[in-house]
Amino acid sequence: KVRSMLDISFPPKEEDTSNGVAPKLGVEASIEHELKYRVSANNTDARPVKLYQSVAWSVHDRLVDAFDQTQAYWKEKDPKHIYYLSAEFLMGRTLTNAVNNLDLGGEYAEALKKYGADLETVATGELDAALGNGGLGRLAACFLDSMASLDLPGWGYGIRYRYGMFKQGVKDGLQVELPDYWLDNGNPWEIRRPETQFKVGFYGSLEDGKWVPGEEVIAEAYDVPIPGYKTKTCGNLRLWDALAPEEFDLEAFNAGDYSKAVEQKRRADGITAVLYPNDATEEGKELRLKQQFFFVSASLQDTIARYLEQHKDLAGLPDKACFQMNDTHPTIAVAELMRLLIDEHGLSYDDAWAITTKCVAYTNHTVMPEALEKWPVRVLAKLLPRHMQLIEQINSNWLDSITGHVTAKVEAELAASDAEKQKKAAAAAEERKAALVAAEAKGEEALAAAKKVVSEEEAAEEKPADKATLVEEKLKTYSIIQENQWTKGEMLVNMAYLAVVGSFAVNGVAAIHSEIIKTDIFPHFVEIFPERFQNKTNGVTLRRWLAYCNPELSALITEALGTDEWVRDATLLAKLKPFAEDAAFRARWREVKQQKKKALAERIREQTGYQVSTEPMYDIHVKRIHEYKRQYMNAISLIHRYKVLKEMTPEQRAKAVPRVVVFGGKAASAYYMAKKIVALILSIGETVNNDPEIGDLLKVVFLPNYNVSEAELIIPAAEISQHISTAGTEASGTSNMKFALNGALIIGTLDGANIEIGENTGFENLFIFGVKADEINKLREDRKNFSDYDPRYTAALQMVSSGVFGRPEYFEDLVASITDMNRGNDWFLLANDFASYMDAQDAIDELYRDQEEWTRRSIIYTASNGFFSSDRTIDQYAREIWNVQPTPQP
Ligand code: KOT
Repeated sequence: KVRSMLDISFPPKEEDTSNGVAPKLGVEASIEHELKYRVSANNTDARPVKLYQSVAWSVHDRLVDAFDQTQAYWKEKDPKHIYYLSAEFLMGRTLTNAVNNLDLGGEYAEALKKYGADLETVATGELDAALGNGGLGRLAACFLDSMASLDLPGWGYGIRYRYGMFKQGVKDGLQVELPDYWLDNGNPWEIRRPETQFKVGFYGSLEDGKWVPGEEVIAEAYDVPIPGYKTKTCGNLRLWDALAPEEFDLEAFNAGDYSKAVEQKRRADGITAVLYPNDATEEGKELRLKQQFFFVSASLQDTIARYLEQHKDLAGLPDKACFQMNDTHPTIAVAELMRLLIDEHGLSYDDAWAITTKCVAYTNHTVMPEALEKWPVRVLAKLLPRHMQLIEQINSNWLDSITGHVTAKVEAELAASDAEKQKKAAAAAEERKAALVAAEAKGEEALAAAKKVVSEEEAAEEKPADKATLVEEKLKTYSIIQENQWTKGEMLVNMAYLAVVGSFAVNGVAAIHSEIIKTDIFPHFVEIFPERFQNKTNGVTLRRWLAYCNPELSALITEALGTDEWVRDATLLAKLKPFAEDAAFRARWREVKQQKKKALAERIREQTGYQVSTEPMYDIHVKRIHEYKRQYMNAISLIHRYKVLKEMTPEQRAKAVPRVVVFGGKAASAYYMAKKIVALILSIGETVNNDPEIGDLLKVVFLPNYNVSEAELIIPAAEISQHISTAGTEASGTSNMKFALNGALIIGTLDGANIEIGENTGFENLFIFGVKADEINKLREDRKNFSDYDPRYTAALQMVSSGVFGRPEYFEDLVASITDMNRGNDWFLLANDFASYMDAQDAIDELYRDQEEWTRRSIIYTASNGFFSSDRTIDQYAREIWNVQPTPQP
């Protein structure tokens, strides 16, 4: 049974025995202490959420002990640190993770018995910390867990958004966005550090080469302890909040300055107010750039200040600090580190550049052109004039440094084309000579005419290209500052280029993605520094994504392996393989899946009102809503499935394989098509789920507000999961790894990490379909004359257009986006992949009929994918990029 918060009862009041500092108390006494003194819940007004708060504060105190000890130890040992700079950390809930990583699960479970509560239920009292959009932010959170678990000295640095990712609701069949009040009940997981503040400037001008900011805010630190798994190590996530200077400069806060002070406060508040809700699209707003600079500047100042407490000379910074930039969002770090070193610490430009390029590394997470950040020079120069000046200098030095290379390239090309041209010219001259001879034979008039043609042809002959112009043109393609291809005359700073030039390492996040960035995004940089480019295939923490979200399956794995060491060393999962052949083990594996399906069915009923059976196959498609991720193609396939079921005889229906199809994911609030895709899925569900003829044969559910906590419930219940992006568009994907580890089979394209999952699991165990990444360009070209529509596809779209699911006008442009040459022309190639997608779906139905074989494969998935532990990923970063060593406390 899924326990409800209401099942928790409070025991009658006992005599108060707490009289000491909380950490000195045992777990039970400390919970009581917190209930009484911190949360102030006496037995009569005690609410379950207050029990959560008390437990959380009790754990907090234990975390602080671990945190203080680790940080003091690291300070003493002074090892090199990794600083993970990220605009997003999608942490989710903390309680279960903290208790179990601290190895206090048993003690807390015991203490909670007194309240008739269990940890799992109490944990639901916590709101998610949703300081991220999706994969990129969650990856950062998994990385923190792995860094601490591997005893690596490392901190995350980010922004303490007061509003995280919006809460998604559904109203009248559409997505609505509601504010995320995640800090409303207080946050036991953070420690405010009013003693750690830095000034961050914006705007202003350069006076005698010195930047005089026109606006200043104060960055104040909040520390979030990150406990490693069963180690003394406790890392840190430092998040910055923005304050107006007047807030603590009380003297200036006099009557005369009152309105100015209020305005300053409003502006400062604005910086950390809200996370931009766009995943893999750029938000070209000045405030976004302000956020980026704000947290980057505070983080660099903080690091340098700590470094200088122990070292005199900044030349040694690269031996003590590495800054990993999570995508281009923190790329202004390249210019800010230069500014701090030159303007604040008096280094020469060249020395500063040498240090910067040894400290900074860059991870690229997407090849979607609309996500590649390009800031107008105008915006940058206004907000950060000194940084713009430095970027210009960086760019001009960079272009100078490669002019030799580019010139040689142009010369080689010229030589090659010259030889070609000379050959052509010689042939043409021969032809002309022959023509003249022939014309001469025909007489005066013909000769005159032929001479005229020849002189025209000679005049039209290609002049040799001017080398200087060619070099100049080519250099532009390497330039960090480029002209906007759409708005002539507007100059843009290409942040990815700045990141590549300023970093000592650049990596992609899955094998195929790391190749694509080399061939398609940065080919000319690869020519210059091939050794800079690397791959680091993403991973996920097995603590949160298997051990804690699926304790039932974990118990079974531990029993089979005779140890729970696999939670630390995921390669041990491979030892599960033989159990796939054991029928009794398979039966127990199925039982666990059944239990998790039941919990999900209960959640679906709670959230949507739909009653779904636990017998059908659970088919899950959860991720941000995006055209490239092709939830739309899945929706079309479901329309077809519905149509087929409707047309079946009762005998045929009795043989059909029933499915519950669950979608989840948020559409960015301004993403027009994505919102329509959500609406379409909701409408299909409305029609299908209320069709009495269909019953349990098909249910289509859109589960609102997909977030980390929902994922922890959904993923363990999945039997098949969908990862069906157009090949070449999804850099990696990470939920595919979570599903695989929880024994869900995968239907997917040859994209991102699906490929490596296939290599590890055996491709024959996945349902792979669709075109390949290297065919995409040509297929897009061919779409100008595309007519090869699958009749099932056309019929399904026809049903949308004719109003079977309501609101045909509303869906008109969604349909047009994949059928109309002039309105999108199916950029993500749904029509090209549809038939093979349907074949894969048929194969799934067929295999599901054989539950023994299905379960066998499910076990193989879990056994095969230990590679995708973020411990492995982080170990590779630490060795191959960061050069940071494990520093455990004795
Ligand atoms: C880009 C701009 C703003 C916000 C987010 C992004 C973003 C997200 N870029 N890439 N991602 C995803 O990152 C994940 C972690 O590496 C990948 O698994 C996923 O394929 C990316 O889409």
